[in-house]
Amino acid sequence: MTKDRVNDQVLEENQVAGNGLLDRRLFLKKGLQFGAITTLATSTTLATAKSETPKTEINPADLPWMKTPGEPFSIYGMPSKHEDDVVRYPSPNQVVPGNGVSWTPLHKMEGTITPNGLHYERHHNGVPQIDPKKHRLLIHGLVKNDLTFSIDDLLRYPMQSKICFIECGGNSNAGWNKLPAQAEAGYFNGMVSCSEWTGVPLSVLLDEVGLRKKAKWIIAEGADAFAMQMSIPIEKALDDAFLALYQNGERIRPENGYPLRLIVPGWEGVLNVKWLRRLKVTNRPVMARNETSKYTELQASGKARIFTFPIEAKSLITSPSAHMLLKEKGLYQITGLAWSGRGKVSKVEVSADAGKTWAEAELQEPVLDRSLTRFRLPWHWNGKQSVIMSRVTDETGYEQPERNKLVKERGRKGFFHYNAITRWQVDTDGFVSHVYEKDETQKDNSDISIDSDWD
Ligand SMILES: Nc1nc2c(c(=O)[nH]1)N[C@H]1C(S)=C(S)[C@@H](COP(=O)(O)O)O[C@H]1N2
Ligand SMILES: [Mo]
Repeated sequence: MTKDRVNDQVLEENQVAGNGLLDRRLFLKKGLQFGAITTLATSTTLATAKSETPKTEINPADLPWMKTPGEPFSIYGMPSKHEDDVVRYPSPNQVVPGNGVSWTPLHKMEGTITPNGLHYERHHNGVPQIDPKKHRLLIHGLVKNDLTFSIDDLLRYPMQSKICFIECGGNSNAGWNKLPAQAEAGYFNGMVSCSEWTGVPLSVLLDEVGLRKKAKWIIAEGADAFAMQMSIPIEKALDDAFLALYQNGERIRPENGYPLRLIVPGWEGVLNVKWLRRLKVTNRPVMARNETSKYTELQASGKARIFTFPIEAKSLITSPSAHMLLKEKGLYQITGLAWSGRGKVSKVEVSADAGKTWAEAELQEPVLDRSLTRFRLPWHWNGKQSVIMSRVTDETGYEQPERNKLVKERGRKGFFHYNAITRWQVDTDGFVSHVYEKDETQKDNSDISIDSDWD
């Protein structure tokens, strides 16, 4: 067991907010020896954690890898077999096969880049197995010349790379439930991932086809059997949208749109059309299912809000988080992710006393535009029941709302675009669960099952 190295004096000198939140620079301070932060049993139940066998002394002579040659080279590397629980979580009840999601295990990850095999998935009709030689992109409509591009054609254009997140507008939608969803942090907020995407700026191709004066919208369509169509305002298309061919240095994975996908930085996931086959330039939106019946907000007035494009700022503590277990009181590192579809994260605050007091977390550099941003803050848990939470402010000054405020603004029929503050409660036995801010005025809300519908 690790010794608690934070004595009363260190605590007193470094406390920056209530209930043990410590200076974000604490780990950098010289003279203090933090051999280890207190152990956190991740994603475990109380029962299994308690029955764990105590660690015994390791004798190097017993370690086979120190005595015999290792495995040969491999043509494509895979994670260690000891990490086989770091996996996507596919939705169990797919309405029809191929229409569902798989969540990114945010609670089991560090840093900000999502490895390709763990990028969340949202497909409406399965993953098409596209032969890149037979794939074409057509740009037509209100243009001077229709043009068709093969993948080889596109690979010859000058490319650009951008690190950015993609988040489904349905991410975290269990947050609208009457009762707090008791799933691991990633398995209800993990419809967000962050990659370095590389490809051709859309503006370059639009320049080549020549836009006509009436061009106002671009309708993007995928080659999957869902034939999804999405409308994107021409200003965004010309601003920073691009056609990605690469994901974190390698060609895009089939699940994420191979061989070509649209990237619309900071805007909701559904606009990032995968397996892109057609861009039709028009003077009005197509008004397809995914922009009229889905990804819209039914307001209290009975009218629906449509075209909610940019993702509002959101943050989430990924550790400690739901279903984790703090084995003993002592020093922990609170860590999590923050992002905004409107630009950079400017500040993340953390509270360990249910929102009474807040302290600013350390942001991991570089803080990038419309990318996941990692935050960290040391916390000394005194063993008492505590509620920890994070709150992001983005560079536009927008501050992540408390759940009650969000629900008040949007009404009780909200389904998409849930970005409220998440509260994790650490109980005296160290078990972490999801709780809501109390509000006696909210008595009723029909429940949405966490797995029911994600569009
Ligand atoms: N062609 C096509 N594009 C699509 C979809 C789809 O089903 N078909 N799903 C959309 C939705 S709703 C989201 S949230 C993102 C998910 O991207 P990912 O699977 O790479 O995470 O892709 C979007 N693009
Ligand atoms: Mo989505």
